[in-house]
Amino acid sequence: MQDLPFTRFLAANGQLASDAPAWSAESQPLQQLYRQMVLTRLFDQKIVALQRTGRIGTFAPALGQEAIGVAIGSRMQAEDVFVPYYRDSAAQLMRGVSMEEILLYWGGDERGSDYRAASAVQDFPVCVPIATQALHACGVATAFRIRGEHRVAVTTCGDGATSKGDFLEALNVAGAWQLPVVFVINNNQWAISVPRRIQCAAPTLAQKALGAGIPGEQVDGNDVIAVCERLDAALQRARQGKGPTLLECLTYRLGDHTTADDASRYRSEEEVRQAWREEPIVRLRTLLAGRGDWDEEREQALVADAQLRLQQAVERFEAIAPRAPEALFEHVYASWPQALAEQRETLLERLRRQATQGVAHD
Ligand SMILES: Cc1ncc(C[n+]2csc(CCOP(=O)(O)OP(=O)(O)O)c2C)c(N)n1
Ligand SMILES: [Mg+2]
Repeated sequence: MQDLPFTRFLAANGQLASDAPAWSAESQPLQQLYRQMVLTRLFDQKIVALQRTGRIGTFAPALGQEAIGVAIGSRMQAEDVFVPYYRDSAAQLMRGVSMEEILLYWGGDERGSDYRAASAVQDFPVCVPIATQALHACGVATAFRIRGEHRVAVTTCGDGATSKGDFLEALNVAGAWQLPVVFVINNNQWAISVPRRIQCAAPTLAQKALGAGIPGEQVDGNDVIAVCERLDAALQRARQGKGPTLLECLTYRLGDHTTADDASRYRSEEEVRQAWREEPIVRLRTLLAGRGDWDEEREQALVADAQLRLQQAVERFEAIAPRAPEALFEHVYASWPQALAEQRETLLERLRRQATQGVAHD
């Protein structure tokens, strides 16, 4: 079997390889990536706390996978289109999606997918149906090709998603039409309770690209420098009309699948403890601290600043009045099918009855 490339520059102990890219010798870009990873982790923690106190719906944290999202957010150009899955707050924040929008989305409010920032307005909303976003990204990339635009569609998914027909169909069309699309797999080793080793018999997920005539490679997804570097190469290829790339980023889902899950029921403490030794934030901090580019004082200032921003975002989110119940029918169809129109009428009728009888919504 063909050996696929695997890239890692920054080891778990914070050692940087001698062939690391030149930009990683500078303090500023690495500090920027570090700040974003910490912000993402604190934002995740905040949302989990909001869910636990009943102020938000089910949420899927990116705990342990921050380097992948931050690399995507830092490497895409503003004019590119991001087609995310549901563990992508890191990249979304960097694209200009606001914290309130992310909170609204997870609070079940569609206004959270109507991105206000000019830099995010063309990006797609979070995709929960597994792997369907890979095909949407190919549609976007096809439009770029037809219009002769030098833009790239970047789409993400999990390891489990690569078993879906949609994913394989997307790879196929991307290869056949040489589309400007980059597929990024967050291989976090689990699809809810199903471990990677029983999801698929292929030794790597990256090799699924080969059957579609696409280059596929593995990257240490906990090494933000490696993910940035390989993304740069993939984005450049796509922008130059040289076609798609598949990056399999190896990482680990350190948290529960979502706030509705309890991962301790299906995986061992020892496995999770081991995975914590590889996580992306500590390894970058170790590198920065070793160079004298980070210290406890800066860490505390970063955390305090992030907490303040998060608190203010939560306050703005909680000040937004909820939408009317019938708003859930909006933006689904241009004109409603009969069955949906009837359901909406039933809901409106019930709301009218409740209003006249003074009964609370059920
Ligand atoms: C089409 C479809 N089938 C099933 C589900 C239920 N589901 C939600 S997340 C998930 C597992 C996905 O695992 P993976 O692709 O590895 O992504 P991860 O959540 O680990 O990041 C499943 C099966 C869904 N959302 N959509
Ligand atoms: Mg997974």
